Amino acid sequence: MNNDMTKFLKGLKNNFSDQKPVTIVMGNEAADLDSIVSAVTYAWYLYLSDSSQKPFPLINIPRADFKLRTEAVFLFEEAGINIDHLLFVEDVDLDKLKAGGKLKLVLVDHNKLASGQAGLETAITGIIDHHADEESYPPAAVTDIRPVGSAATIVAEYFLKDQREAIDKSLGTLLLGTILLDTVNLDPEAGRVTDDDSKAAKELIDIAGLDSKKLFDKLQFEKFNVSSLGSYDLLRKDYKEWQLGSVKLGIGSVLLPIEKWVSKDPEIASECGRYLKERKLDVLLAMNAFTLPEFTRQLVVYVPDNSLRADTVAFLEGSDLGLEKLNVNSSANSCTFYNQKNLGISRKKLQPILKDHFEG
Ligand SMILES: [Mn+2]
Repeated sequence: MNNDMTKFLKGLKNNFSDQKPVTIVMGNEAADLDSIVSAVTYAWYLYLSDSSQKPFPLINIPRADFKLRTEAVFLFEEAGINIDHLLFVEDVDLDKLKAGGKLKLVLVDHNKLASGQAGLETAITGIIDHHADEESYPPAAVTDIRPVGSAATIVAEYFLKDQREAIDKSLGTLLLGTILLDTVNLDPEAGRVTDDDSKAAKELIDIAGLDSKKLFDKLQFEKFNVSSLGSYDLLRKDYKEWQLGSVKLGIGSVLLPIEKWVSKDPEIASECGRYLKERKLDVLLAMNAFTLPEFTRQLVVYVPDNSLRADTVAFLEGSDLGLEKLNVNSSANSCTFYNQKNLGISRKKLQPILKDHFEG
């Protein structure tokens, strides 16, 4: 029996063909660590159980976005897996597979397809998930949906039950790392962990000889370690946009102090400009939030249009945000930098405030 997951993953691109029936194992469109790891490991489990199903994991985001998941970049490196071998959305034409009657779709870490993929629903044959069951799949689909802390826990249970010998350092690292991150290191205080998560994690630690404290601390650090990302990627890592009347607003959440950002990238304003143009925005905000060691919020306002900038800045300065202008050594006069003293106003809360202003 071929027990080498790395070998299986290395062959994915060469072995994939949209001319032959395949089973695609796919996580949700947010493609967090749980979705990515569950897809990769469950496809490997299916392959070990019955390779004739031709299982292929599919990472449900463009390849270029993978580097934004810094914790996933770290964990795959730690597991010794080169992500160049993995299949991303642009590598597989799911609609074509389905139209040709060649698609079996297994969902992991979600049980209802995103609206853009809803046309694939009748191709769903299986589901492994830990979210509330939305019952948006064919009745014949084989489902295992349970409210555990991580979908990776359910995948781990399958391996522990009947593919134990496949649990090596690489597979163990992927599964354990994901379970630890999703359950905040199995901490009951965080309210995410269940007995099943703890049990699976403990067995993985024993079998693969892993140091869970070390792994969790590194993952937690890497999740917030955005030092590898440039301004453009910092802005799009955690980004939302809205059309508010005639104003198109985009807000990026950035996990870095403005001072650090500006010293890292003195061209911050031109990068904001590129970002704004590409997304046809009128107003671009960056809400910086970080713990260093005190939780701190800051705000960057980028509006190229002079009168709209004057209006936006005046409105924000007069609002409850508690803005305090920050003197930052940047030549950009279309960028305004602030400390935000009111820590209670997150993006979720700021959006409706701006909606009232721009639509009112
Ligand atoms: Mn999940």
